[in-house]
This record gives sequence, C-alpha cells and structure tokens, in this order.
Amino acid sequence: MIKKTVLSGVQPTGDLHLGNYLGAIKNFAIMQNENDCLFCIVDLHAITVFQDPNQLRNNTYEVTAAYLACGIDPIKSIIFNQSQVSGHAELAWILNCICRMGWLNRMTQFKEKSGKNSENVSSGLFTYPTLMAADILLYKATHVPVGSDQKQHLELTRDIAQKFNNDYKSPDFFPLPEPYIEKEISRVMSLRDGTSKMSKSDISDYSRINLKDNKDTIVKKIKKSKTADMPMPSSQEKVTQMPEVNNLINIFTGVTSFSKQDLITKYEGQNFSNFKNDLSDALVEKIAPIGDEINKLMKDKSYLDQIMREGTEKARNKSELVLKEVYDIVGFIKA
Ligand code: AQP
Repeated sequence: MIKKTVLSGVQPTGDLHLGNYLGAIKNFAIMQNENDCLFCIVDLHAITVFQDPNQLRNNTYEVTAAYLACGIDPIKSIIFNQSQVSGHAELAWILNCICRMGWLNRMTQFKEKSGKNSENVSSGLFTYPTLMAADILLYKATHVPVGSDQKQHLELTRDIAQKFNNDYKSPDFFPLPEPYIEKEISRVMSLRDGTSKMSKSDISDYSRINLKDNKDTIVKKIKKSKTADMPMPSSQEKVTQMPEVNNLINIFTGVTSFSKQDLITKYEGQNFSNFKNDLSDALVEKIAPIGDEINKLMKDKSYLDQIMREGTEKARNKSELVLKEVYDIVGFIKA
C-alpha cells in the first residue's frame, strides 16, 4: 500500500480550543499511524495579523506542546515551525505568480476577517491562501485534515496546483490534495451562539472550551452554554433547527463514542440539565488531561526546542527536494 502524505498546521495565535481539537488536531493523531505526516506551527500565517513577538514565541511553544499532548508522536510525525523552513516562503512567491487575483477575491475567510476594513488589513492576509497552498505542495501532500472553514482554501490549492502543472507542461507534478474533513464536527460553534464558529478571537471566553481549561472552568462553561427553552426533541431534523443544541450534541459525539441518535434517544423529552452534566463529565475526561500535559510540557522549553529542531531538519530535507524540482521546472538557474 502506498502511504499518503498528510500535512496540516495550526496558527500560534492564542489558546487552542475544542474547535481546533475536534476539527483538526484529533485527526492528526489518528492519521499518523498509516501515513507520512507533517504538522506545522504556522507562524508565518500568524503574522498576517500583528502578533506581539513575546506572545508569538510563547504561543509557538504552546502549539508544539498541544500537538504532543493530543497524541502526536514526534517519532511517527514531523512537528516543525513553518518559518524555519524557508521553502514555504520561497514556494509561496512562485505560487503567488500562478494564483489569479480573481481567485483570491472570492475567498470568504478574507472577507470575514477583513470585514469593512479591507483597505487597511495586511496584504499578507489577502495572499494567506497561496502560502497555505505552498505549505501543502512543498511536500506534495495528498491529504489535509482541516476544519470545514478551510475547505475553500483547499479548493484554491487544487486550482493553483492544476494551473502550475498546466502552465509548465508538467502533468501530475503537484498532486491535487484532498481535504480530510470530519462530517459532523468539522465546524464547532460558539457555546454562546450556535451560528458563529468557536474561535480564538471571540471576545467572550465563555464562547469556547480551551484545551487548557481546568475541570471547574469546563463545568462552568457548559452550565452557562446556550440551549433552548424547550426539552430535547425526538428527531435529528428537529435538533438541526436548534443550532446551540445541535452544536452541543455534535461536541458530545466528538468526545465519546455515542452517535447523535444515541444522545437524542437518551435525553428526549428532558430539560438540558442531565445532558449538560453528562457532557461536562465527558469533556473533563477528554480535555482536562490534555490541559495538564500542555502545562507540564510548557515547563520544559528545551525539550520543546528539541522537538521543533529535529522536526525542522526533517521537513527541510524533504522540502529541498521538491523546491529544487520546482526551480528547474520554472527555469531558475543554479550556477
Ligand atoms: N470552530 C472550529 N471548528 C472546527 N475546526 C476548527 N478550526 C478552527 N476553528 C474551528 C480548525 O483548526 C485548525 C487550526 O486553525 P487555526 O488556528 O490555524 O486558524 P483559525 O481557523 O483562524 O482558528 P480560530 O480559532 O478561528 O482563530 P481566529 O479566531 O484567529 O480566527 C484548522 O484546520 C481549522 O479549520
């Protein structure tokens, strides 16, 4: 069986939350058993919005610690820091020359993040998707585990890969990468508003469960989470019309082996207090040990440095082979 190459990344922009875990990182640990995996801390992406340098350094260690705490094994997977492999920025430039302005203009994440301020955000935020394409294509990755918010960027990556292959008459040079998106929990929503994404930048800490939240905080946040004024309905169709309840059920399925229907059947006709108690227990069991491990690892920065250093070395070696081929195809001379 030919091994797939899997690549994904997380931005060191703040406390990681349950959305990052269920939408992406949980799958990293599963995929590493049968694939060649690279997981990066995407610090070049992070600075598309200004980051305080000390905070950025600390967050970079925290994402590394979170990767390890969530079960990514540095023997099986390559864990590295994006800025330390210069090929990402080099290939991004070439892909910027392939990608069309019209394609970038269609990116909904840019529209959401720039809002009414699009003239005043960094041009890096606009070209973010071509850097993401470079992250993936630099290793000829075939599969990319991400939350559904990244689906459009993955489609753009495929378009860029295809156009590069066509323009340079190098059919099949870049594979067209496939997104790996979990169906039910690809978009974990805010605990306060079931129609907006759980996000690091939401001003309310009660909108999310952070991976570093302790038992009491998790219990408090679930207790305060929004549900509905009516009891648990009896069917999945009705649940879908209640965004906050639907979100909590999806979260419950993500941290246990229950299916959606199991949970609806179990709590049908009840108000949400038993449901919330049981969900809190399940979350505490799953998330609190991850937070404890992150805190423990953060006390050993030299170990985290070593993980990043060794991963960077491996990623650099792999990336140089592909970048050399790209330079050749494009017509750059190495004298
Ligand atoms: N709410 C979510 N549900 C499912 N997946 C999610 N991801 C993020 N939020 C959710 C996935 O986590 C991975 C890493 O995300 P990221 O940190 O690189 O970027 P992000 O999407 O910008 O994260 P946030 O929390 O939403 O940050 P802000 O608030 O800064 O915008 C990605 O695979 C992403 O899909």
